[in-house]
Amino acid sequence: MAKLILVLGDQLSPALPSLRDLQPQDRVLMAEVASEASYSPHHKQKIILIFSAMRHFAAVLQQQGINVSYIDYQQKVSSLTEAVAIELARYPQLDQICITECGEYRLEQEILSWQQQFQRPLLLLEDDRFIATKAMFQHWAQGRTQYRMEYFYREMRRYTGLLMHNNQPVGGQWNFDASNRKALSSKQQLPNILKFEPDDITIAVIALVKQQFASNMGDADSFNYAVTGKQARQAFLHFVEHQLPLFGDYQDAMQLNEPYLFHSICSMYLNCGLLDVRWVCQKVELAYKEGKVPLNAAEGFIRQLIGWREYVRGLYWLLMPEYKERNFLQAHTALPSYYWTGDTKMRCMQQAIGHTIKYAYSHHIQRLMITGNFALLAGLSVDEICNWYLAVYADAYEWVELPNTLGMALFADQGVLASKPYAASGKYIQRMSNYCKSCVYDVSETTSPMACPFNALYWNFLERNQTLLSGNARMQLSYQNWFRKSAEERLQITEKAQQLLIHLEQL
Ligand code: DLZ
Ligand code: SF4
Repeated sequence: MAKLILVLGDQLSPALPSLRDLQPQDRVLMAEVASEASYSPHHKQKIILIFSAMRHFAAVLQQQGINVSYIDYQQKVSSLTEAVAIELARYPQLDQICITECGEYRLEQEILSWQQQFQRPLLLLEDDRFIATKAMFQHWAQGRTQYRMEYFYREMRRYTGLLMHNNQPVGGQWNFDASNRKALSSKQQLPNILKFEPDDITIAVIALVKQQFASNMGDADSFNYAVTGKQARQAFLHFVEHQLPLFGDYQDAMQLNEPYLFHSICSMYLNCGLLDVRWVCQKVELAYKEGKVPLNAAEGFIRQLIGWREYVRGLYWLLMPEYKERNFLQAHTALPSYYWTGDTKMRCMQQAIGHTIKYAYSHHIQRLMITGNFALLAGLSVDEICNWYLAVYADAYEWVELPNTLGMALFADQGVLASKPYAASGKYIQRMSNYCKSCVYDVSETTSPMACPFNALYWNFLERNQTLLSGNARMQLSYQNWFRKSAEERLQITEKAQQLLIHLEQL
């Protein structure tokens, strides 16, 4: 049997299951195609990262003597299905189609149609680049009424043995988040992430993207991310040395004009396959064992990967396609245009969106507590917001984006992911950042003309959703605080919020 092996743009791992058992008669196909590049209006840097990393990956396979067909974007192939059809017409002796399972439900449906369409067996291999198989997650989820990440995470610690000693968590605790919520002081020296000068391949891709995707969000010329596995590993080791020691402490902090702080940005490399999750976790554990990083940093980081990342993937495949239709709070308001331009007076939003436009990146607290929180409070359309997150971040594929946005940020899944909505007023943003100091709005005000919009919107969020949320035990304190206000004050806040919602576009 001779296999046609399709390798996708987020499967750029030498240890990919479909590349393991390669025979001399097999062919690898990689294709830059219109449907994948435009099913979402991807940020320019996301496309550059994927196309450039695909081209580098294909070149390495070719150097190893593997038969590789590479279809580039200029060949104007409409979809992966068309790419497979072209390849099978060219090499009719390929009598089996092989692929590692993909990361999105919509593409899985397309792939599943190939067996019949091409009259060849389809070999769909489990993606064991993830630690938890889909079956393992289903088994864990079975019979539970709530899927809490923390319990899944403990299973994963036991399963991997990471930061474990005699089957107990190192340090006697599973989770050190209580020490991970520090705000930054202005005296704190800030590290830099490792950046890379574009090589000839990347320069060609930048030119292509500027020409073909001119109206997509983002600045193409400032692209300087890793595009090979070697570079991504270098960037990660740089993070371990320079950023990880304080990653835990400042995980939730935000600072004016500082997009990266102590974050690794490794999600964009992990999610397209340039980094391997087990390698990354082992490097972090080793740094802890060698006394180079404290436990709260190492544990907090490893939890994001073997806990959160694996958990959202498990949930995605457990609950799709129905999950995508959920909109518990009936949020339907159109997205204000500043989500695409950053042109808003709200300093925190301008910063989070501005970083997104410039770098196809913003860190998790900017995503959750600024742009996500604002969308939650203002009742922005779940569908539009999910599409926005999928488009604008270099690390975004639906398996990871949808649960994080629809579930975690927007509470549209009625609490499958989060035990309560992550709704917060301006006070939280003031505590965790220095944004409010340079904002035209006043964070200490709620109803005055220049009051911080997050404040009235926060109270209005509670009021608007009282029937749906007031029964939630974790919302009791918020509702007590709301009803502690006089009827007159509540009315003023409601009126202010209504004005804000009418003039959302002008904020
Ligand atoms: C995101 C993306 C883009 C922009 N372009 C391509 C492409 O042209 N060819 C390809 O194979 N993959 C691309 N990808 C990644 C796929 O969309 C990804 O494999 C699916 O979304 C499943 O996660
Ligand atoms: Fe954001 Fe309000 Fe602070 Fe301005 S005052 S930065 S809008 S939280």
